[in-house]
This record gives sequence, C-alpha cells and structure tokens, in this order.
Amino acid sequence: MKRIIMHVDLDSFYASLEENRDPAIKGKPVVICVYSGRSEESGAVSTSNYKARAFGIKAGMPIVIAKRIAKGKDVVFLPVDMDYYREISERIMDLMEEESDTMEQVSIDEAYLDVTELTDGNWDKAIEIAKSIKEKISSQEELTASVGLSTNKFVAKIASDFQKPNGLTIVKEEEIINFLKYMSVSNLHGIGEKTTKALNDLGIQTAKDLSEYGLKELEEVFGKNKARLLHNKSLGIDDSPVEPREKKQLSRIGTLKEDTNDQNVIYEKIIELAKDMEIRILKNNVSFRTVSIITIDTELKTQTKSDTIPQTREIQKVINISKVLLEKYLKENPDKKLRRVGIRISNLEFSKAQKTLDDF
Ligand code: DCP
Ligand code: CA
Ligand code: CA
Repeated sequence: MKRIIMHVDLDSFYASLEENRDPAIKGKPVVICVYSGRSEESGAVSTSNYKARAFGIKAGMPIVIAKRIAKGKDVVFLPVDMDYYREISERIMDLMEEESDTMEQVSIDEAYLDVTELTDGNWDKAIEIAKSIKEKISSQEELTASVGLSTNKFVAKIASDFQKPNGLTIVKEEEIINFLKYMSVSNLHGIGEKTTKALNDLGIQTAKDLSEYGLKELEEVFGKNKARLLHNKSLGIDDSPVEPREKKQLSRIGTLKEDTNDQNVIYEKIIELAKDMEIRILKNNVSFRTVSIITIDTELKTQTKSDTIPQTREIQKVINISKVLLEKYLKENPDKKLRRVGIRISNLEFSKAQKTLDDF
C-alpha cells in the first residue's frame, strides 16, 4: 500500500501564542526576541507574526535592525517564554499523536504523521484527518497550522510550506512531478545555500532542470551518494520512515484560576496535572528517575526544583515529591504568588510494548 504522510507546521508559532495570551496586542505586528543579555538590545529575532514580516522583520535578524525598521510604527517586541511555548506544543503534539499511526516530532512546532493504516490508504479519510487536526488546533488552542499531505515526508514538508498560513495542500503520487517541476531547487527541503549555489553554477534552477541533468554528471560534482539524493529530491522520491523520537522528558504545566500562594490550591492543580501525566506514562510505557516542579510567578519568573529517586513508573511518587518541592518553594519565596505550576519527569526509560500474538 502507498503511504499517506502528513506534515503539520504551526503558523508564526511563538508570536501567535503571545497574541492569544494578551488581547491588547492581538492584530498588531509582533516580534519575539532572544536577548543575549550582553547589552540591552543585543540578540536576535526568534520569529515575527505575518504583520511584522510585511515590514521585513523576520527570524534571525538582529534585534537592533528590527527596531530600526519598526521605528515610528506600532510594533510589539517581546522576549521568548520557552516554558509557555513548550506547554502548548506538548498539548498539540499529544492531540496529533492520537490521530496517527506514528508521529515524528521534528521541532517545537512541527511533526510528520503516518496515517496509512489508520486510513487504509484512503485519501478522502486522510484529508478528513488533516481537517480534523486543523479544527482541533484552532478550537482548543486558537492557533492555525499549515498541513501538507503526500506519499512521503519530503513532499509533505514542501506541501505544508506551499500555502501558509492556514493552508492544506494535497499532493498525490501522480501529482508530485508537476507540483515540484517549476520550484526553485532552494525550495526543495534539505538543499541549502551552498548546494543551491553549486547547482545554479551548473545551470540548474528548478527541480525539472535537476531531474533532467544526468546522474553521472551530477556524481562528478557531488559524489555518488549526494548525487543520488539530489536526483531523488528532484523527482520527489523519499523512502525515509516516520520514526517516533524518544522523548527526554514529559511535562504538564497549567494556569491557576487566580494568582495564589495557597499551598492547597496549588497542590490540587498538581494532582490534576498528574492525572493527565499518568495517561502519558502508560501510553509511552515509560519509567522515570527525576521529578521536578516548575513554578511561574506573577512576574513570569520561572523556577524549577527537582528530586531524583530510584527508577519508577508510579504517578503517586510524582505527586508526593511535587508536594515536598512545592512546600520548599513556598517557604523560600514567602512573598511570591504563582500564576502557573507544572510537573515534569525526566531521566526516562522506555520499555518496548509487550508484543501480542497479533504481531506475529
Ligand atoms: N525559531 C527561532 N529562531 C529561528 C527560527 C525559528 O527561535 N531562526 C522559533 C520561533 C518560531 C518557531 O521556532 O515560532 C517555529 O519556527 P518556524 O520556522 O516554523 O517559524 P514560525 O512558526 O514562527 O512561522 P511560520 O508561520 O513561517 O511557520
Ligand atoms: Ca511554524
Ligand atoms: Ca517549524
């Protein structure tokens, strides 16, 4: 059966999350920055929303340059808040995992999903799944995602990038050649600046040019392996499987109903988060050695406290240790109130699921 592979990428991820968090900035150009701390404005732009991109402000740009462009305009600059972005990312990854046979997370905001078995190779069903994932991301997290559907990871990735934001691009097997044909080689995922330049020097601009260039001649320039890889890319051929990556940690963070330093209220929240975490522990068949609590106070200052114990998979251990760590935090920070609290397990060990007779 031909595979059906989906690639999902969230639109202007960090910036959209900040817009959702603060109604006062919704609809404005927003720029998210990683400050290096060396001087007040040294650092780089992490991402910007589409309104800010329209001014030319984009990821990787020095903050000083972005500020220069923004001068006299109503542009919002904010520092990154990775814990918050990870919290939402994990929830979205979980919901996508539920809707696929296997999922491979590639970064904080994108993943490949293999839906071949789930759909029985039926494209209409796969399109329904893509729509359902987009709908859930929108209704549960108020975010948009761009989705590509094809028969392999390489083409699915290019497809998700094809209509951004909020796109859904379907490229069936027989459409791949036409889809790629006039694309510049630099748009073929995995072909970087240096290779693009080398190809351009050979007179190769588009995927079509590349596919028509002799493999032997390509080998002379790039060597056997890379030449084959380039040739395959030009034709949209990619056999690499969707491989679930082992997680390094599992965490759950939640926002308290109101800012508080009431131990019982925070503890209640921890128990609620632990219930959710227990489901993930069972699903991933994982044991852990380290338990942490993450506290985010009203000034958005994050602290983490951890304790390490012998290998276990018992959720009650997470609850008990979190309680002790919370007491410690509250004692050390008597005048702080918490806005959010989280729990995390790390030092993970995965046991392969028991094979059942059905697997033989
Ligand atoms: N990121 C970063 N530095 C970069 C690129 C990205 O810190 N040079 C972060 C911020 C992004 C997130 O990773 O929000 C995801 O990266 P993407 O390349 O997917 O960019 P966006 O999601 O922001 O925008 P797009 O809508 O183009 O996907
Ligand atoms: Ca993205
Ligand atoms: Ca991405």
